Formats: sequence, structure tokens, C-alpha cells
Amino acid sequence: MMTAKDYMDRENKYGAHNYEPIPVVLEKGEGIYVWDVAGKKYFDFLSAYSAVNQGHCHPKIVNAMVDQAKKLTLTSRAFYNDVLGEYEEYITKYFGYDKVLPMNTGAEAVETAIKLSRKWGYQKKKVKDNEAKIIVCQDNFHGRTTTIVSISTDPDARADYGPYTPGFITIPYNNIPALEKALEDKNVVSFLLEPIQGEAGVFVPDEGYLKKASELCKKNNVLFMADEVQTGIARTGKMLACDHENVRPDILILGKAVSGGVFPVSAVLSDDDIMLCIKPGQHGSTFGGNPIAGKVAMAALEVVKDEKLAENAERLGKIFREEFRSIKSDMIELVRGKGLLNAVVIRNQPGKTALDVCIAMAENGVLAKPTHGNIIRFAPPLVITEEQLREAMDKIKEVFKKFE
Ligand code: IF1
Repeated sequence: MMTAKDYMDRENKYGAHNYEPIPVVLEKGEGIYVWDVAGKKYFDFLSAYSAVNQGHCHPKIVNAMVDQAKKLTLTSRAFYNDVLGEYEEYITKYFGYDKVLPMNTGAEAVETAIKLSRKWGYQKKKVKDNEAKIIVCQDNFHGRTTTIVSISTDPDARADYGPYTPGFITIPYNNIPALEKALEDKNVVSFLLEPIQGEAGVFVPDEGYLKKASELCKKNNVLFMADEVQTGIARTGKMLACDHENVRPDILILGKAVSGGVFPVSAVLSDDDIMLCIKPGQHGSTFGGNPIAGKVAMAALEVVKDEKLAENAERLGKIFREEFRSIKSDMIELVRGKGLLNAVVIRNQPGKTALDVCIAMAENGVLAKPTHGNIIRFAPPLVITEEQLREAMDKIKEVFKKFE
């Protein structure tokens, strides 16, 4: 029989070393729980970076996938299929846009939004050929493609991948004067941002920032593009993080939990005056809009409404932050977040780092991952109940007590 170590050694031997996982080997998931190869059960407080909002292996979503997989998996977009239109109608009505452009991964959807806003800039805003600019924020995370790492300010994500794609202006996040100044450039076609910065450590901007930023974009004839790949689909206590400020992005970027983490499904939504700037042959993807993705996404989005996941995230998020803030530990510098997207900043000391905490939590049955050395993200599946949350909190508290 293979031990956990055997599994880890094999990944290390045959797989590229582009990740450094927490040393647990998982083999099964259900709802908010995952089990390792020795049968040990854990609370999953990462949810595959907020992809598994609906919980692991949600039967309704898995059944949608299995049923469709037995019937028709992929046609490419060279032909019509009988699911895509149904899905397109469903998701556009769900989010209130004229059109959707279906892709697979979050990075692809971001790339699509970048391309779409440039097309719009040349065709509608009449920016001179090759002069279009896009405003982005410091400490952003939008994915791993060459253009997207070009706009990253994180050396790990970016270094040695040049030459970098030009045409971007980087400004500080949560800074309206900087945005106003950048918008003076008449070649700016769009502003791309995360409504809450995930990778930056769940950095929540000041109240009113999104509203003001979107108004400034409108005033300057610049498209406001929200990357809700991580914040969307009920994670922050509303269907979209932008909903907290009643902001409607001109271009909405979704991924991850659109499929409940069952299948790679991403989407770009906008109205006709923008989306129809892309004509046949000008963009696409072999797998984008495949019938499995369509069925899976419809089921996953239905679960979010049926099970009131946004309301649950809003309510339990408050309890989570309250409970965490009540922990008496000099290791905890601060707790921040919205809904069930939260982060705890650790005062790193030797033997008491965020990684040490995560490893001790894993031993105690709670999985989370450190970021930037001193931040731990806590993002359980949104199907978690109050009782389960309190049980997990007790386990987390035990860990902090152990470090005293
Ligand atoms: C990795 C972080 C999370 C995203 C936003 C687009 C994408 C992501 C706002 C791209 C992806 C991931 C990918 C994962 C780690 C991760 C992450 F730590 F980097 F920030 F979730 F917290 N926009 N986020 O957060 O989506 O192409 O991956 O489907 O290791 O790259 P993708």
C-alpha cells in the first residue's frame, strides 16, 4: 500500500516543481470535508481557492456532469450544440447582461476581457491603432498567462518571463486620486481590478471605492472590468462582490465556482455594444462553451440560489471574524475579509509562522494555506453550517493555544 510520502515523492519526481503543497494527500471530498489517503477527515478552509463554494462533489452538479458526459462532451464551436444556447440564456439572465463569452480558466477569461476591451477601444472609442491602454492595480492577481504576468507586481509570478506585454498603466489599489490621474490619458480603454484583492491577502478596499471608481470610468468613457473569478458566486456574502456597492461592471469576469470546482468553466459577460465588437474568427477556444461545461455551470449556479449560499456566507462570515477576533494570541495581528473570504495576518516569529500554524491546523483537521509568508486565507465551502463553523473554530483555537 502506498503511504502519503509515496504519493508526495511521486509527484515530486514526475511533476514540475511549480507548487509547494501542504503535506497532505487527499483522495475524497464531500461538502465541506476532505479525506486523506489514510482516511483522516479535514475541514477544507481553502475550497480550492474558492472554486468549491458549493461544497465538494455536490450531487446535483456531479450528476449534471455525468449525465451530459454520457451523451455529448464536445463539439467545438465549429457546430452548434443543444446545450450552449440554454446555458448562455441562463447565465446572462442570472447576472443581467446581454451576452456571454464562454471560456475555461480564469486566466483565459481575463485575457478575453483584455482583448474585448481593446477591440471596443479601437472600434467604439476610436483610439488610434495600437495605442490602447488598460489600467491595472498593484498587487493584483489575474492568472498566469504571459500578458497577465506582465501586469503582475509580484516577482514570483513575473520574474524571468519577459519580454512583457506593453499597454498597461499600474496604479495603487484603493486609491481614487491615482485612478483619476491615470484616466487623464485618453488612450485608456478599460480599468481591470479585483473587487477584493485575493492573492494580496484578502485586501478589502474602502467602502465607496468601487462605486467611485466605476463612476469615474463611466465619466471618462472607460470600461470598468471586474475580475470576480475569486470573489464572485456568493463568496463574499453577495452574488458578486461588486453587488455590495451596487456596481455593475461593464465587463464581468467569472471563473472557479461558476462550476462549483467540478470542471473548468469561466465566462465573460457584457452588453451587446461591447461584446459584438468581437466578430467570428477573432477569438475562441476549443473547449469554451462545451456541453458538459454548460450543464455543470447551470447546476452549480442553481445550487447557489437554491441553498442561499450568499446569505449563508454573509451571516457566517460575521461569526467567523467575531470568533477569530476573540482569540487571545499575540500571534494574530489582524483579521479581515468579507463574507467567507477572510484572511488572518500572523506576526511571524521563529517556530510560529503562518506556515507553522497551517501545518498544526492540518494535524488538527483544518486545511488552509499561507500566502506571502504571514497571511492565512480562510475560505470554507459556502455550504458550511453554523455548527460546523463553530466546530472548526474550536479546532483552530486549540492550535493557537498550543503555540502559547
Ligand atoms: C494559482 C492566488 C487564489 C484569481 C483571480 C484570475 C485567476 C485567479 C482574481 C486565474 C486565480 C488562483 C490560481 C492559483 C492560486 C490562486 C489564488 F493565491 F493566487 F491568489 F485563488 F487566491 N483572477 N487564482 O484569483 O484563474 O486561471 O487559475 O483559473 O496557483 O495560480 P485560473
